[in-house]
Amino acid sequence: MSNVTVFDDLLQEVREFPPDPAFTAQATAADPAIYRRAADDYERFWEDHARELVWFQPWARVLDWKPPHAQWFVGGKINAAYNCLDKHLGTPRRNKAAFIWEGENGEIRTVTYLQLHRDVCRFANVLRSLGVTKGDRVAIYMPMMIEAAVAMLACARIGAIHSVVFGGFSPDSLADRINDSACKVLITADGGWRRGNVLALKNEADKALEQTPSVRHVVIVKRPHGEPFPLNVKEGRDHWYHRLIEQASADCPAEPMDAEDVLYILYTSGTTGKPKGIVHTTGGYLVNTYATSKYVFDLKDDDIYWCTADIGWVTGHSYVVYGPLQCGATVFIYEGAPNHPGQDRFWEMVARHRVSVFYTAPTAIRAFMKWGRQLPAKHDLSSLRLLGTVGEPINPEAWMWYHENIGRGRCPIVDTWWQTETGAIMITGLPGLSTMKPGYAGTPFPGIEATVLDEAGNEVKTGSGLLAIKKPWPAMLRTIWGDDERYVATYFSKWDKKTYFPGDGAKRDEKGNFMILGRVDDVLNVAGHRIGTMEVESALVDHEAVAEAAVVGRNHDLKGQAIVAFVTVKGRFSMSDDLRKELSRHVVKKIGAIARPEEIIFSSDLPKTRSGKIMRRLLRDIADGRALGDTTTLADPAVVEQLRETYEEKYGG
Ligand code: 7RM
Repeated sequence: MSNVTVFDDLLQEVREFPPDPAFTAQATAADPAIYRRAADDYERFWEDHARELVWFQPWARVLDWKPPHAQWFVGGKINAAYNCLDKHLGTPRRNKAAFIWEGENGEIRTVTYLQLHRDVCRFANVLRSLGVTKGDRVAIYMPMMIEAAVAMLACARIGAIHSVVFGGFSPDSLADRINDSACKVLITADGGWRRGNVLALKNEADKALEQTPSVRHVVIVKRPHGEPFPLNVKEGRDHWYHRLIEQASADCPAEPMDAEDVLYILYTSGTTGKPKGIVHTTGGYLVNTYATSKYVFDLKDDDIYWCTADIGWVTGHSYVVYGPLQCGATVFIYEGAPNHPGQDRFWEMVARHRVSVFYTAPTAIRAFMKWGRQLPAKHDLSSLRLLGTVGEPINPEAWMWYHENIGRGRCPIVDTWWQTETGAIMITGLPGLSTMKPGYAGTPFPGIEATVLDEAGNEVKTGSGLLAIKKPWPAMLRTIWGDDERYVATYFSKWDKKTYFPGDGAKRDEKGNFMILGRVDDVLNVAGHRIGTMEVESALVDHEAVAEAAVVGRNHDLKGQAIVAFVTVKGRFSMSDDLRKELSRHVVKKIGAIARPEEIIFSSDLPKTRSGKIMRRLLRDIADGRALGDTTTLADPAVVEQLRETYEEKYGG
């Protein structure tokens, strides 16, 4: 656990922030009894929230727990698109904005709940006409645009399983994900704008489509208002979204899905080279994302809610689409980069759209800090009433900056811990009830039983250990697509079959607040993106010059962690700067730009134990320039010394 950041020394001086009575007075969760009620009977707590959703058939049992598997709302029939859309049509929300979209070039588009419902119904019929039926997998590879949500909801409406792949992933990564779950259709876009450049997604997708035999049809969305991007349209396989949707009927009854039918698959990095297809089902996921959106973001009908996450990550699934739409919120989405055309783009948009609830990642906050407080200061941020963070630990300094310069000291901050696997927020403050403590994510959400354990499974009351979840929750992953053994081995084998192991270290204070210390496995968190060290290593050894590679994270001021790769090259290749650049490009080609190594360090050998395991701990020490830890188990201690010398010569240590 040497790769974790602990803020103890800083926290000594940090203040605590009790809830603001004015906020509590209007908060949806205003009575602390919610915690006790949920703890007394967690099944009943979730069941009470399930009743707020529309079911086609009620459940027979709330929970069926056969560790390590759990099923929720067994026997119930429900549809996700129905609960996000149809549910609101008989209410004043019918003509309320569901999404407000702003393109990087300044275009603005709005769809009401009624309009979104029509588009989703029509596109659902389009998917049907392309041969998609219940249980089929559909890949979505799109920029941030309203049609990405339309595509997800259209799948959900007919019971197809969506698999969204982040638009920043390379064609190879897209192909791997499409093939792992044999997607029948791919939905993409001609392109999107990012930092003044076009991200030509269809052209990227074409490269993936050369290696994806299961894909029969490709639907291409034309980005609104802009010039169309040049691309190839393959006769018979590729279709324009706007042409198909023109002819489609808007009558499409929502398919009654079993509560445990799969809603989506989302791939995430783990400790092997192969990303895991996390499987989420329908009923429990909807209940859990609904309840957390309602209480954590305190969503009200006049809120303008902005979660900056891309639709390609779980945060985009749960807190751009399924959670807030079930609450009938107005969701703002932005296409492009935070620093285009200026570094105050976000604040300009907060002011323009009068955003009231804002949810982003610490890595973004640290970038804003670097760009300077004078930028948000230029804008009217008085519409903001609640702030959130997610994705990585937030250092107290960034927390304080966010509180003062964005929240202007008036807005509670919810630091929400959760994962692709958990589907919904697990540890967080509630804005009307919790005392905020910078650096701490707060306490488990009502109904969640989280704790800190040591390796042997003993409870750590106060102090550091491993985060553990002791009871099932409705949005939990059900399995890994096609690999249930890996599900059991990864998440339910650390202690006993009932206890979920998230892979994070944690520390608890006397009041039961959790500080999340970061990953304890070989997963990196670079700018809030989860990247497996093994994935990057596999991409490196895929290059003909590489004999062996070891990848570690180095602490990074802005990104939290940065990727450092130690590489040994085959004899006939020279350890040149050119090769370094080529390897970097190779990783980007194999995985995507988010995995680009910050440093590549050549070495004639890697430090290994006598049993041949690479000692990453030592490599981390070298990468961070720390004094070397214990080297007594090394097969050849000289390797480390030599490595460090090479490194210090090159980078000054
Ligand atoms: C939502 C998301 C999950 C990993 C998780 C942690 C880290 C997420 C926080 C956090 C400290 C937080 N899903 N993480 N939220 N660490 N404080 N509030 O990010 O699957 O992509 O990543 O992210 O290490 O295991 S994810």
